[in-house]
Amino acid sequence: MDGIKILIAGLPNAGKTTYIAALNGAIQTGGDFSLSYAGKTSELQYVNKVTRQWLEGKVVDHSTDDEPKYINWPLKNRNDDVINITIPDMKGEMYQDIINNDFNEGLAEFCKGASGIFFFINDIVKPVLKDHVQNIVSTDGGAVNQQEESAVSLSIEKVNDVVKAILVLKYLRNLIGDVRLAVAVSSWDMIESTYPSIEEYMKSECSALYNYVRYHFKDYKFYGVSAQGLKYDEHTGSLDKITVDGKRAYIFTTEKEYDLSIPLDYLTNNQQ
Ligand SMILES: Nc1nc2c(ncn2[C@@H]2O[C@H](COP(=O)(O)OP(=O)(O)O)[C@@H](O)[C@H]2O)c(=O)[nH]1
Ligand SMILES: [Mg+2]
Repeated sequence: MDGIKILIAGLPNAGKTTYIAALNGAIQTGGDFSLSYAGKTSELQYVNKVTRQWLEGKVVDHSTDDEPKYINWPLKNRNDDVINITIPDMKGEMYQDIINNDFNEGLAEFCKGASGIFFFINDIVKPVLKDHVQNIVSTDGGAVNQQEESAVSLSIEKVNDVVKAILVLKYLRNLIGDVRLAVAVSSWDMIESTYPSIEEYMKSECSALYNYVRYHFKDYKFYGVSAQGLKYDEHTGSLDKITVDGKRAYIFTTEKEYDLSIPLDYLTNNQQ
């Protein structure tokens, strides 16, 4: 396939589908948006359905729980470069397999030749392994709760999302190599951050992921992404108006910018 291949990845619930829906919705509603269609998406009905939901201010459908979907979506930027956006939409268990080092052939095949990764993460501030830590030792070194002792084991299902995200990133890094990486912290509208930049936010609030990225990728950037633009059940005022005016979904790096394609631009342009 010609063009620049970009992989959109992240754990279930990381905000990938909402981003796709918002991107497509923003392209459809026009305005000064830097991407346009370059061909038909491989999952037209699905993409159209979630886009309609985004336009109507409804939470997008959850991914199917049966077969994984591999979406291919060709777009064009202002330089007429074709960007083939590829999105594996897989059920949670497939991610558990990956995290457990179970090589996934379907995913590997799909990811081959990607020159950039747009990685989504949500929910980053939960304390790591809190459930386990409180039962391990008391301050004087003895077991806090003898009965609970046998329950203290590391099970991947219970591991915090940040740790899982790092493990998935590690898998992709091994699979694809040191390609350009954009990391999105989704649902940015829910995060009441007073940090001057997303970089500062990541350094302080999610240093494990920040450091993993910093020491394993040469060329990377972080973004706050609000694809919904807001929390639907707390919104007053006209959603239609801000949608049509292009003032709904936004990206945050050091300020709010109403152009969801900023990270894709970074991943696809040639400058260092
Ligand atoms: N407030 C808010 N919620 C969001 C945003 N993006 C996603 N969500 C919510 O996060 C959840 C997971 O999003 P989804 O796109 O389905 O994640 P996926 O599994 O990675 O495709 C959904 O309940 C969305 O409503 C956002 O920008 N703002
Ligand atoms: Mg999804």
